[in-house]
Amino acid sequence: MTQPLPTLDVRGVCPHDCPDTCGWVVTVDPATGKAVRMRGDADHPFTDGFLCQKVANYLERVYHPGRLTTPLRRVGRKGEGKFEPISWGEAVAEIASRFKQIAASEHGPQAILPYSYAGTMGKLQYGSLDRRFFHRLGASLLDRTICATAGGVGCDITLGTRAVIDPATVTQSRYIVNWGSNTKVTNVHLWAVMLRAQKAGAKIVTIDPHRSRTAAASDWWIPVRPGTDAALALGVMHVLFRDGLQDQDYLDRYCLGGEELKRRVMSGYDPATVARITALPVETIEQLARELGTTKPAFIRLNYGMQRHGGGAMAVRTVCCLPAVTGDWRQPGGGAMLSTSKLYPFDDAFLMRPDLIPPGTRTVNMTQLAEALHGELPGPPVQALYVYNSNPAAVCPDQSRVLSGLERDDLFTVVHDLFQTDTADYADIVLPATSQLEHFDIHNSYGHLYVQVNKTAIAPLGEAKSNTKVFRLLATAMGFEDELFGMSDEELARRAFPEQGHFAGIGFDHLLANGPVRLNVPENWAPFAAGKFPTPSGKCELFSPREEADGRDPLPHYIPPHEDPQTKPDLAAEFPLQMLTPPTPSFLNSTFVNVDTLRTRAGEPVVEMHPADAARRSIIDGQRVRVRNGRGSFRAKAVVGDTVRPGVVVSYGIWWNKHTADGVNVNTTTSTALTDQGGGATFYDNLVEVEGVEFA
Ligand SMILES: Nc1nc2c(c(=O)[nH]1)N[C@H]1C(S)=C(S)[C@@H](COP(=O)(O)OP(=O)(O)OC[C@H]3O[C@@H](n4cnc5c(=O)[nH]c(N)nc54)[C@H](O)[C@@H]3O)O[C@H]1N2
Ligand SMILES: Nc1nc2c(c(=O)[nH]1)N[C@H]1C(S)=C(S)[C@@H](COP(=O)(O)OP(=O)(O)OC[C@H]3O[C@@H](n4cnc5c(=O)[nH]c(N)nc54)[C@H](O)[C@@H]3O)O[C@H]1N2
Ligand code: SF4
Ligand SMILES: [Mo]
Repeated sequence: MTQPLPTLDVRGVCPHDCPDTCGWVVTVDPATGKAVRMRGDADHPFTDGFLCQKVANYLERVYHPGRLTTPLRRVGRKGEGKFEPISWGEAVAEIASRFKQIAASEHGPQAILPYSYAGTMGKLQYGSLDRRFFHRLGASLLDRTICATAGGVGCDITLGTRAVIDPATVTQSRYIVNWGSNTKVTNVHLWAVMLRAQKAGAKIVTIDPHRSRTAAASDWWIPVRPGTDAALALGVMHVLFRDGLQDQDYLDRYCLGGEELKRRVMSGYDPATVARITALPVETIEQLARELGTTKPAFIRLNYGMQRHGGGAMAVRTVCCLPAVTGDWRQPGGGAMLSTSKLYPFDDAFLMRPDLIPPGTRTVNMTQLAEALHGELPGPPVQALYVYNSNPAAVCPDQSRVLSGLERDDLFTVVHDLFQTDTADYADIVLPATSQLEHFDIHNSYGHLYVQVNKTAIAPLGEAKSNTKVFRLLATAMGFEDELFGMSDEELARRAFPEQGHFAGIGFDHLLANGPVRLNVPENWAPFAAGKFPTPSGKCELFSPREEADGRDPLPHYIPPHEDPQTKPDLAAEFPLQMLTPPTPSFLNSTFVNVDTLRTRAGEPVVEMHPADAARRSIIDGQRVRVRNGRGSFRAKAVVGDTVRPGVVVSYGIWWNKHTADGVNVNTTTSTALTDQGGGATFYDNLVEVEGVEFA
C-alpha cells in the first residue's frame, strides 16, 4: 500500500470587505491540486484561529457549480441572462475595439465608466493595474463613495485622520460603546475582544435603533432614533460639561475650541431638546453621559450605521469629539475607532498612477449610478460600463433606475466576476474572475494592525483570470505601454511596500516568508495620549478653522436625515416609517447570496416592525407585505416584535434580485441622495410604508 500523499498548507487572507481581514490556511491536495480544507490562521493574533460563519465553508464558494469558467457573450435581451461562451481572444478584442471606437468618437474616452468596489480588498486586485488602465485610457473617474467616505470626512474634520486605536487594547477598556456598529456580526473578531473585556468587568453598550445581534448581546441597548446620533452626542457633551465631568486638562492642552464647543452644547443641546430629537428618555442621555464621563478607559466603536444618513459625516465628526471631552484618548483601550486602514503606508500612487489622469477628467459618484446611466450628470453620456469587484444591480440605491439604465441598448457593458450576478445578466461581455485561492495579493486591514500576503493556493478554475491579468491583456490590446502593465503581481506588491513609517523594519521578503506581520506600532499604543493630532493645528479640532474657511459651521451640530418625519412631515404623512437595510449576517453585502447553505440560513427577505406599527396596519407576524415608497416597492415577510422602536422598520440586505420573489431587493426603495459631506450613500435614510397584501 502506498502512503497517502502529504498535503500542502498555504497561507492566505480573506479578501472580503470586512474589518477583520482574517488570515487563513488552505490545505491543498498535491495529487489533485484541489483545496480540501480551510481554517482560520491560529498564528494570526487577531484571527485567533477562527473564521466567521460566512467563510468557514469557503470552499463551497470556490468550487461552486455556478463559477464562471469562460468568457461569455450575451445572446438574449439585457437582463434575461442568456449567453454563449467565447474565447478570451474574442472577448478582449471586442472590448478593446469598442473602447477604441468610443474613445475616438465625439464623446471621447470619458464616455467609458469603470465601476468597482470591494469584492476583494487586496491591494493589487482592488486597485492597481485597473486604475492604471482607466487613467491611461482617460476614462471617467469613479468616486468610490458607497460605503465609507462620509465617516472618513467626519473623522478628518475633528482628528485629521480616521479615529484609530489598536483593537488589541480593547481588552483594557472598561466601558465599550458600539455606536451604529453591529460588531457581533460585522466585526466578529473585535466582538471576541470586547467579550474578554466584559469578562474583566467592562460594560458593553450598543446605540442602535435596531436590536441587532450586538444590541441583544450587550449590557445596555440604547434605541436611538435613526439619523440623530449627532444630537445624542451633543446632549451627552452638554451633561458632561454641565456636571464638570469633562477632562479640562486634555481640552486645554490638546484641543482647539473647548470653550466654543461648551457654549454650543450648553445653549442648544439640553437633554430635553435632545430627548425630543432622538426619541430617547432624558434619563438615558443623562446616564450615558454619567457613565462615559466616569468609567475609564471608555472606547467607542463607531461604525457605518450612523453614516448612511443625510447628516452622516456630521454625526461621525461629532461622536469623534467625545473621547477628547472625556480625556479617554489618554489611555490604551480608550478613544474611538472607525478604521485602521490609514496606518498602512502602501504606495498607492505607484499602484494606481493618478499622474496618468488627463487634466479635467470628470468624476462620477458611484452612488449615483442611476443618474450616470440616465445621462443626468455633467459630461458625456456613459456609453460603456466596465464592472468588476462589484454588483451594482443589487447594491446600488434607486435600483429600478439602475436597472433601466443597465437595460439601455446603446450601452456596452462588461462584467468581470466569479459568478453570474444580477449585474452580469445585463452585460454584453462577461469575464470569469479568479477567487482569492487562485491569485496573489497583499493586504492592509481596516480593523487590525497586521500586514499580510495572500499566496496562490490552487490553479485558476477553468479559464478564470484575476483582475491584474485581465488588465494586462486589455492594455496590450489597446497598445498601452508595457512598462505600465508588464510587471508581475509580486513585483507590484514589492514596489508598493515602502520600508518606512509603520512598515519600517518589516521587510517584504520576511513578510512573504512569515505571514502576518504586525505594523511597526508599539504595544499598548494610545495614539493621541499626548495630543499630536494630524490636523493643521496639531490639536483635536472641536472647533474647525478649515470648516469655517469653507463657509460651514465650524462647530459640531445636528443635521437631520433627508427623510426625517420630524422635519419632513408631508413626506412622512405618506411614508411614515424610517427603514434601515443592514446586511443579513449570512451575506457580505451581495456576496454569498448564491451559496446555498448561506442563503438557506438567511431565509427570505423580511421586514421587522414594532407591534404598534403592525397593529395599526392590521399586519400580523409572518404575513406577506409590500414595502414601498415613491421610488419602488418590494415584497417581504413581516416579522413583528420589539426588536425595533416604533416608527422604524428593518429589512436586511442584500439579496440578489434573481433570488427574490419579485425580482427586486431593498434597494428599489433607497435613494441616491448624498450625505452632508463626502458624497456618501444614504441607504438608511429612507421613509417607506408597509402594507399587508395577499400575493398569489
Ligand atoms: N456579516 C457581514 N459582515 C459585514 C458586512 C456584511 O454585509 N455582512 N459588510 C461589511 C461592510 S462592507 C461594512 S461597511 C461593515 C459595516 O459594519 P457596521 O457599521 O457594523 O454595519 P451596519 O449593519 O451597516 O450598521 C451597523 C448598525 O447601525 C445601525 N444603524 C442604522 N442607522 C443608524 C443610526 O442612525 N444610528 C445608529 N446609532 N445606528 C444605526 C443598524 O441598525 C446596524 O445594526 O460590515 C462589514 N461586515
Ligand atoms: N440597502 C443597502 N445597500 C447597500 C448596503 C447596505 O447596508 N444596505 N451596504 C453598502 C456597502 S457598505 C457596500 S461596501 C456596498 C458593497 O457593494 P459591492 O462592493 O458591490 O459588494 P458585493 O455585493 O459584495 O459585490 C462584490 C462582487 O465582487 C465580486 N468579486 C469578488 N472578488 C473578485 C475579484 O477578484 N475580481 C472580480 N472581478 N470580482 C470579484 C464578487 O463575486 C461580488 O459579486 O454595498 C452597499 N449597498
Ligand atoms: S468575512 Fe471577515 S470575519 Fe469572515 S473570514 Fe473574512 S475577514 Fe474573517
Ligand atoms: Mo461597506
